[in-house]
Amino acid sequence: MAELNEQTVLEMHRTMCRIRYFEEAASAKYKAGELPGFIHLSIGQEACAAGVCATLAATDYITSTHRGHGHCLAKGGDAKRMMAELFAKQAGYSQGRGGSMHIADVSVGMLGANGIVGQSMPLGVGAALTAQVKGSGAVAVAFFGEGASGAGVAHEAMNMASLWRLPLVFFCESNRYAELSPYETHVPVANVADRAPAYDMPGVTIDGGDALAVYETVTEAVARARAGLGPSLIEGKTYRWHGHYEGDPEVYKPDGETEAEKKGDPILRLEALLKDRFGVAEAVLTTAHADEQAAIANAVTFAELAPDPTPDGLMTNVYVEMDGA
Ligand SMILES: Cc1ncc(C[n+]2csc(CCOP(=O)(O)OP(=O)(O)O)c2C)c(N)n1
Repeated sequence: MAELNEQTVLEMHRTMCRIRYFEEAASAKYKAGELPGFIHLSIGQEACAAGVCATLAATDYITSTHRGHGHCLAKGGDAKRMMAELFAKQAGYSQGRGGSMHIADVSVGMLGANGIVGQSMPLGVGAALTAQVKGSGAVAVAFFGEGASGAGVAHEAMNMASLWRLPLVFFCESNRYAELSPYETHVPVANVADRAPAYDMPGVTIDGGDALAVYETVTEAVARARAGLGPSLIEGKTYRWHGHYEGDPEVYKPDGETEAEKKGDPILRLEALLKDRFGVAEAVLTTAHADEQAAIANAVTFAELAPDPTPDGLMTNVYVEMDGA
């Protein structure tokens, strides 16, 4: 795990820029009709993915959601392979068969995006149990949303993780809406993390737009998990700037809400901190933006030029074969 020094914060900033540029590019390509599947973007939530993953070692695990591009990039995933997957190309993470919600990179501990709401949590339990049984010292972080927190499986996962003192951090990206439903219409407690005492684990609600707060809070939870003291529940209050999916008309959001939230852009907040607290020059930040933007432009070109899957691979990696096939 990296120490909190200027370098760590600069890396978090780069990660947030990478996520932002990746998803802006994905949004543009989706609108241009070049991506065949649905995408769910995390623009506005970048401080959560970047702050959490900056606390983890390469050998640690994360489990992700349907809104997982940022998690994958922050854990060290390859922007080219992920973009190629969105374009349904053979060079993609799932050879173009899975799309946005089936992206995994086990080589960096990213155990998978997941279209089944809530399932990142028991998968995180499985990863943490594996680490505990093997004595590997690894920790897992399960990302989930406040919508997922109402799923039965969320409670089973937190119960089991606490009972077995698993090395796991449950990180809720509480982004105000689950699909089209505002928080208060489906969560009866003020904060998802208020439920932690029921599982005998620490629960903390933080500003999920503050990358440093995320980093510092998760650092403590990861240390606790690694020391064998069991899981924690952390809720980062954040906001998604885009719709639930690209194309969502967002009629459920009050007028002006997104514009108001954009004034608290988590990337700009981190930049202010880098300048004020660490004396980082504007030019350093400009270079980071330019590098990350160029890397994503390369990823888009790579994906566009990559070959489509060929018909002879149609039956590869499928579970059922037709008679005579
Ligand atoms: C088991 C299951 N139930 C319902 C859905 C439909 N669905 C997709 S996203 C979503 C809301 C998820 O909200 P949240 O967990 O807060 O994540 P967010 O979309 O806000 O990131 C729902 C209900 C699903 N994919 N899986």
